[in-house]
Amino acid sequence: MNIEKFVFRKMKLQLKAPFQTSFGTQTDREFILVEAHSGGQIGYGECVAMTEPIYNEETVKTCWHVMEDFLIPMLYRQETLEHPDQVSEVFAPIRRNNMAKAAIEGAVWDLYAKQQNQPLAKALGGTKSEIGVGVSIGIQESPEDLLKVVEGFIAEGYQRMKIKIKPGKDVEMIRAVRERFPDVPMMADANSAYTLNDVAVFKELDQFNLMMIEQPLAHDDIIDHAKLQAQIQTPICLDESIHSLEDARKAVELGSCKIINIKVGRVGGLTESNKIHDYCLSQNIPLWCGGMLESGVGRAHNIAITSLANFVMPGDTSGSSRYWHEDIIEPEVVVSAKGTIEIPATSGIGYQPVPSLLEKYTLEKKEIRR
Ligand code: OSB
Ligand code: MG
Repeated sequence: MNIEKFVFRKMKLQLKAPFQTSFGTQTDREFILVEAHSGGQIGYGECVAMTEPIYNEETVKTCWHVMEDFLIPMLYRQETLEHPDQVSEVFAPIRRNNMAKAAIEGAVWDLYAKQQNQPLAKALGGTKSEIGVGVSIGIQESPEDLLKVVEGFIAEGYQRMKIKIKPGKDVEMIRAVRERFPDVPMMADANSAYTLNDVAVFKELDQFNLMMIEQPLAHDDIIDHAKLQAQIQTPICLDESIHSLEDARKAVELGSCKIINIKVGRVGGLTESNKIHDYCLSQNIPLWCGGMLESGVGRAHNIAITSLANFVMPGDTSGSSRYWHEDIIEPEVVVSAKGTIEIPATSGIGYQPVPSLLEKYTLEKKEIRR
């Protein structure tokens, strides 16, 4: 593929509204955009690590360091790069740092698809022409506030509501939404805020016909999740606990979850996502694509991976306008009134980063030549 240079951009976008989870509140989004340049073409990847190590252990700074000082030199030492699947093999000696790995691999995948003149979704083996999407709703002050937000997103067409919960903001919030909207597809995401001492809370949530409860227990656990799943009806979906195909296999074998949320960054890239996809298909484990408050570039990658057959549940890939006053891509990601996003038919990620907008939101830029 002959990559001549990579460009890193540290970028920052303001969120339309604060986003609260059980681990903290965000008002803006810093991220790294990665460009892979070859023969006049540019592949784009987005590093989804956050500013602080509170969702996982990576940060914007650690990712920049690991990418610049380890991953890019490893890739440049490689004589030939024929296919993006090789990237994760080259990176294998580096432990974890999955979001750093995925950002570079994502840029290489986009470049590869552009060189092949095919949509990234096709290059990955995707089969759909559109995907169904839901929306992730941060913790709100009161049930009344939550109902207003939910009502707005239902009106926009989103196919399912994901409600963030934490101790003290759980049963009451979910009950309020269920009473007002008896049929809306709904789930809860605890972001690891509970322990097995809270089984009673999850037994109570069983009455609300939730599609699933996402990551109720510790971020690094699969044992207690299996114990919890045995005691409740609502399917458990794992997010934070799954970093690889091996993690997925162990969780499925243990009965720790019935559904998996794939985040491309968390599992180290599109190639590993593809492997988890194939394994889960063979095990009848439904998938959906999670989100990390991505800009349009990360969103485009999420749309591409969601085109694979076993992404059967609406994911968190909302439209650009859900978080941003102005996204960095053209066209922006648009969600239809029936809660779908069309898979772009043009080559690569199918959305073009706008040079003037990249400059506008870039805080720091570095070129790393071969
Ligand atoms: O747990 O899925 C999560 C955002 C940041 C970190 C973790 C999570 C989330 C979301 C938002 O739920 C998903 C999105 O809309 O991008
Ligand atoms: Mg989650």
